Amino acid sequence: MRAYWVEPLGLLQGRAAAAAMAADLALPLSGGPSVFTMVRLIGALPGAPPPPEAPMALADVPDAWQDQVLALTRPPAGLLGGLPLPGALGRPLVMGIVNVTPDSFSDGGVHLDAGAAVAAGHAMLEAGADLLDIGGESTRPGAEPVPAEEERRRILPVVRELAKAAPVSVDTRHAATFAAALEAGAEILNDVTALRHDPGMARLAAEAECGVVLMHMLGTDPRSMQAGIRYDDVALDVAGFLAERVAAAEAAGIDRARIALDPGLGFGKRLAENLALTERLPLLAGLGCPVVYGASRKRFIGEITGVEQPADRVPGSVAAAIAAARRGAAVLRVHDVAATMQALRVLAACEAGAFDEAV
Ligand code: HH2
Repeated sequence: MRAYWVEPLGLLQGRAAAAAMAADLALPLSGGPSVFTMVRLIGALPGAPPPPEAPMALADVPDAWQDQVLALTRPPAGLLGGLPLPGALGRPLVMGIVNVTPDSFSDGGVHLDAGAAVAAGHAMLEAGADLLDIGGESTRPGAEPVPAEEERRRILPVVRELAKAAPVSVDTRHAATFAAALEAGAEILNDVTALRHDPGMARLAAEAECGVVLMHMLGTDPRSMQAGIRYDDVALDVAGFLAERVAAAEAAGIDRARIALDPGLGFGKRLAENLALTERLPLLAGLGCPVVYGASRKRFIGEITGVEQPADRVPGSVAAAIAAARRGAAVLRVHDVAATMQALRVLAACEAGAFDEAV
C-alpha cells in the first residue's frame, strides 16, 4: 500500500482561480479548471523526515515533496480513450445511466424493454449527455447476480442502437458480456469490481484497447458489500486500492490513458464514508487518472434529506454532482441528465461571472 499522499485543499474556481494563479498562489488540479491553494502532506516519503501534519500554503511545501505536488497539476494522459478532459471543456462529461434491469434501485423496470431503453438513451443524448452507461445487472446492495446470458439478452440490442449515436460504456462484471458488447459497438468497460470478478476481463480490455472504469468496492459481491464495513481512513484506503488496481491493469497491458477511477459511492460505504469520499475527491488526482463520480439518487442522498423515493432525489443528486465537479471529477454518472446539465451550465456561468456558450 502506498505510504505517502498529497491532499489538495483550498480549491477555487472561475475568476478566483484565475486571480490566485496569476498571483502564484495556486496550481491547477489535474490540468484544471479547478485550482488548489494549499496541501496536506500525509505519510512519509522514503528517506525524508515526516512532514508537518497541518495544511500548508504551496510556498511552504518542503523541497522533497515538490514532485508529488507537481504530479497533482498534470492533466491525465487521456479520458477513457479519447474523450475531452474537464480542463479542455470547462466542465465534466455527463454519463447518462440506462439500466435494462427489472430491479435497479432507482429505475428498475423502467427501461426493461429494449425499445424503451433506447428511447431513454436518445432522450439523455438530446438533454446533453456526452456518453451512456448501459447495464443489465443491478449491483445495488443485496442484489442477486444475473446469469451472463440473460445480461447479454437485456443489453445487446440497446448497446447496438445507442452506440451508433454516442460513446457507450457497459456496466458489467462478466467478460463474456463485455466481449459481446464490444462487437455491438461499446467502447468503454465500466467494471464495478475493478477487473477482480472475472479473470478474463483484464486481458479482454487490454486486447480491445477500450476505455476502462475501475471502481472501488468492498469485496466483489453486492450481496455482502455492506456487511462489516471498516476503514482506517476511507479516502486513503480507497485511493490506495485504486492505485493498486491501476498497477494491475497496466501490468495486464491496459494503457493508463484509457483508465478512469471511481470511488464507488455506496459500494461498501455508509453515509459518513460517502461524504468523506466526496469532500476529499481531490486526493485521487495524485493517481494521474481521470475520476468518475456516481452519487445519482443513491441512498445517502435519501439519508441526508429524508426523501424515500430514489426518483425524488434529483435536487440532492445534482448538488452532489456539482460538489464533485468543483473537486475535479472528469465524468458524472447520472440518471437525470437534463437537470445535471442545467446545473453545470449555470455553475460555469456564475463562477466565470460571464456566459460562455461553449461550456
Ligand atoms: N453505481 C451503480 C452502478 N454502477 N458504476 C460506477 N462506475 N460508479 C457507480 O457509482 C455505480 C456504477 C449503482 O447505481 P445504478 O446503476 O443506478 O443502480 P443498480 O446497480 O441498482 O442498477
